[in-house]
Amino acid sequence: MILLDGKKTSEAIQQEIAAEVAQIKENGGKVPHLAAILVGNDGGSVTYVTNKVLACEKVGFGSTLIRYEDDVTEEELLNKIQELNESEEVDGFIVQLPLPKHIDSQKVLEAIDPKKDVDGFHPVNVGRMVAGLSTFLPATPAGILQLLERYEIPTDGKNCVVIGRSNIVGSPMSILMAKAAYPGNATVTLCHRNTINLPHFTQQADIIISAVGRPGLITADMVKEGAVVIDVGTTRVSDATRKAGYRLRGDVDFDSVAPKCSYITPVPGGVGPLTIAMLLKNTLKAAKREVYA
Ligand code: L34
Repeated sequence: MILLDGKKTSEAIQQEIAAEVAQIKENGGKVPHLAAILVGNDGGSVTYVTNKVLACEKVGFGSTLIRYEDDVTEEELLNKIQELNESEEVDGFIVQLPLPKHIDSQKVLEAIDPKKDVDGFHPVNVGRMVAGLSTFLPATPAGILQLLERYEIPTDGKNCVVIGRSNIVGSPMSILMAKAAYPGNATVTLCHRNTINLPHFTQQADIIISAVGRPGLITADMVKEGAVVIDVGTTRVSDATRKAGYRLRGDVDFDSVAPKCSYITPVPGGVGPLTIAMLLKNTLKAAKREVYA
């Protein structure tokens, strides 16, 4: 069993980016700048966005964090997005999800200029991904592809079961794993909450990618010997023995599943850190005008 070290891989990618930024600075080019909009105080969201901003500093990007309380109006958000769309300084920006219920998330995402949509959530960029055109790939699926590639995990003709159909992870992941190039070429099954007999599908899988946020969903009996297991879940569960009062749990029951796997991601330290590295990569692409000339 080989542990897929997301932290180490993320750091390697960030070093590559930092080297490129140093080069850009030397040549007097535009230093990439990421802005992030964070609404409210959800613990997970605050942690993720804080880590994104810190990662910008680490690789030499400029960054701007814009925070609002939970009661921000949709209009205020849309005005800020307009400002960021027009900014000369900001190359790319994200609106961290989820947003409060009174805000129409889809409307907010559609207000972002696709050229600056480094999350790849705008319908134009989603469409470009599906069509196989150059685009910003959503960071979490892109990070999983990086893990498969950098560990040289075979995917050609493999049975890949993706669990969860969110716009952020499951849906794009299923499309990308089916693409006619490595690390794709897999036979993909997309399972979700209406799937009847989930174990029937996972037991046939060479690669399982679970992105549902239900701790312990994947148990050892559901996994084939030698499978590759990618755990995207990071659910906070209360734990009185921890200083923070909680710990992170993935969708996979790691202790029982890991011994059966050829490769498996830990939680934390698996897919999460890759999400941040790939957001930086997209921001670099935006600054270099690599997607839209
Ligand atoms: N707009 N919303 C937008 N873009 C995104 O790409 C995200 N996502 C998801 C939630 N909402 C979003 C993230 O940033 C999930 N996500 C994310 C990012 C980073 C980490 C986990 C999820 C991460 O770094 N996880 C660490 C643990 C961090 C901790 O201590 O909680 C890990 O090792 O898994």
